[in-house]
Amino acid sequence: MTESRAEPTLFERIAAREIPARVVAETDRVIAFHDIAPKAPVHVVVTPKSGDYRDVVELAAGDPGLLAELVEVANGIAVELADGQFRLVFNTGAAAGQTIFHVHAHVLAGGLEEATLA
Ligand code: DGP
Repeated sequence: MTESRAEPTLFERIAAREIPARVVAETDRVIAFHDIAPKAPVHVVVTPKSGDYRDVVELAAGDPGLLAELVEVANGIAVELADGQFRLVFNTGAAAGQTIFHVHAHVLAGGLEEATLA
């Protein structure tokens, strides 16, 4: 688990409804919302409400059940918003394109031929 942070993360603030987002799914521990800069017809961010883990490696080691819940929510979104087939991307580390160090998955679906995650 990441050491406690001085400030809430951006995604914690979205989960707390302090910052608006287009929420598409929610459980007690997970929230999913449309990405602000979509890279595919369906591009949804799925993240724990708490920013306890910086990336998927930390999450898998610290709370595999929560990781499984993220995947389940991602699948539900793909079924609801697309054809049930999807790409699940966890950018891990700045050099891999991670900009927000609160673990999250990108659900990309619906006509992915042109989709890239810069
Ligand atoms: P990453 O680069 O993997 O850390 O992904 C962060 C994603 O978060 C990026 O695709 C853009 C998205 N994002 C950043 N700020 C906001 C925001 O304020 N609202 C929403 N909905 N998405 C955001």
